[in-house]
Amino acid sequence: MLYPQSNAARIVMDLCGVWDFKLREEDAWQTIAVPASYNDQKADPAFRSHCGTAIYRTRFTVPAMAADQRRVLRFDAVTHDAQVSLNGAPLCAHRGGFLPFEAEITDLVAPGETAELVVQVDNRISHATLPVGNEGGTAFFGSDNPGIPSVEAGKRFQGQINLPNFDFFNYAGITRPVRLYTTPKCYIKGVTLVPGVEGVDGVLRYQVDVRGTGTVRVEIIDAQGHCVAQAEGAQGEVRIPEAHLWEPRPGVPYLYTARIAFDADRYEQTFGIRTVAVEGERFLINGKPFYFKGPCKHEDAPFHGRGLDLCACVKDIGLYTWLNANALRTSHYPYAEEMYALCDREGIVVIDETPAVGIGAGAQQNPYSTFPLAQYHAQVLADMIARDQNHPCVAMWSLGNEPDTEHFPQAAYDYWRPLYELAHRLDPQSRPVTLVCCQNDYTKDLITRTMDVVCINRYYGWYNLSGDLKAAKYAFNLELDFWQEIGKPLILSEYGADTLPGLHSTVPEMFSEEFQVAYYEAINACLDARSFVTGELPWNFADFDAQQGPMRAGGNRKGLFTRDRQPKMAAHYFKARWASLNRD
Ligand code: GCB
Repeated sequence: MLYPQSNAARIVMDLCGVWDFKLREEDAWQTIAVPASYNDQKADPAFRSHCGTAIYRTRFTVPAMAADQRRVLRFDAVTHDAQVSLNGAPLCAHRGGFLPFEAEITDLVAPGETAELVVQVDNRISHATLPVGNEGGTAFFGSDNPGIPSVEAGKRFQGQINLPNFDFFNYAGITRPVRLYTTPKCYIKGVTLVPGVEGVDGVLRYQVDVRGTGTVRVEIIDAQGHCVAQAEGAQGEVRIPEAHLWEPRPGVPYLYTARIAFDADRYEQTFGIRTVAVEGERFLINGKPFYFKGPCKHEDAPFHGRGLDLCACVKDIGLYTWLNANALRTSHYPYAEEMYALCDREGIVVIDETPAVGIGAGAQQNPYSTFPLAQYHAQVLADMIARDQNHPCVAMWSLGNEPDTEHFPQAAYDYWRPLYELAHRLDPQSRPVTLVCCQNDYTKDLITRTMDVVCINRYYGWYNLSGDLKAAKYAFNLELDFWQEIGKPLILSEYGADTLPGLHSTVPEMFSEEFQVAYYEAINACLDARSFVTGELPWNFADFDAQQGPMRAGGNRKGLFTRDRQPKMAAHYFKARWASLNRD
């Protein structure tokens, strides 16, 4: 799905602002900011603990000058499910909170007329949603003392609660922009660009999906604004002589633009010329070994929750540059499209992840046969690839995070392997594909080892062997011996220690800033001794909000930065390490 663009042929009208809102049908309307999660916008605790549907309302006028154009309403993300109505009549519905959807309204609202737009959002998570909820189960952290009659009665007293099977706050609402955009009647519907390199030249295969009749013309514009190649036809190949490659930081993330004309319509799609491949134990970008350095993130900020905040995006990527980082995993869902555009420009390599987090975590029974998600998961994967396929920053797809792969290893294989194959089939660039595996008995796991890159989340020295870094190193090294035999590149896709800023100790103990640094020094020493390790992604970039519980004091505190983006000692440690680490 194309990102909305305003140009000589198209208009984009931003519908963001302060909308009407209520948690329940019978409530009075209140004010709410769009885009943003609704949970932290009011002091009322009902906003934070709400479970179920909530209602947004606004009015907009279709510009009279758009009379001869198609008019489309686009929602970049509504978390998690949405039902949209226009002037009281159902318009569209969408399942899943992290990808865009749109509906054409050309024949529904006349130019110059004002329409009422109502969006009902549903934040309920369950075994049938991505991310996965744990209805009827136990809280993600804490055992809830099963079997104790009074505790069991207390759980029944709680009534319906929205238990996440994941460790981030279940923020909800209209979290990304809502826009009305126009196109000519004959229009460009999709653009697929596949860059390649031949000698010193770039070669771009392209395909333009159109509606209506006309001729497609493509011009390739370099970063200085010069036309360096052109072609005619809805699909074909252009050669870009002596191409500048898109290089990850600290290289030059050079961007070209495909300027496309079709009848009266126009669309400009930026792209980079670069190749991505896995060869033996190496991850290659432009044929050169690439080592992933950069913390995993969340879309998370005070007040906004998971709502798009462009200033926070720029600030965060600026801090990646400050850290000498070159990579980011979009844990644990596809991020806002603006973030990928920023990473294209800043040379940050992205591992793009579906919202499949928590499938079967803590499962007593085979989650794959009990809660069939495969078809929906495949759809979400397809939509993510369709949305993000043209971004040069995207170097790998992640099918999901930390499913059960240990207790039902064959069922896990049968579930994830077709998704792996689907990702390769759907992506015209056939980028490498991974699945991020949970700390478990890796000898039983059958699927992780079949991925192009092995991604493992490990908390030796934190959740296990807690505080004992010698034992942590010993145990982690034993596991690394196992993976070395597999012969694939390995990324340590999460590792970290909760740290309270300002808590210091001369003897590094858990939760102190000194311990966080000592922990990373210990684990990184293991990584530095292994040539098949091809990346390190500390958990997490910044402290972030999570479901309350006995393991979470003011959220998850494993950030290298505080939630308001001030560095802990570990941020300085990684800044120095990544400035001199030379593993590419
Ligand atoms: C994990 C999860 C991540 C959690 C993290 C933690 O393995 O992938 O979502 O936040 O551990 O801090 O416990």
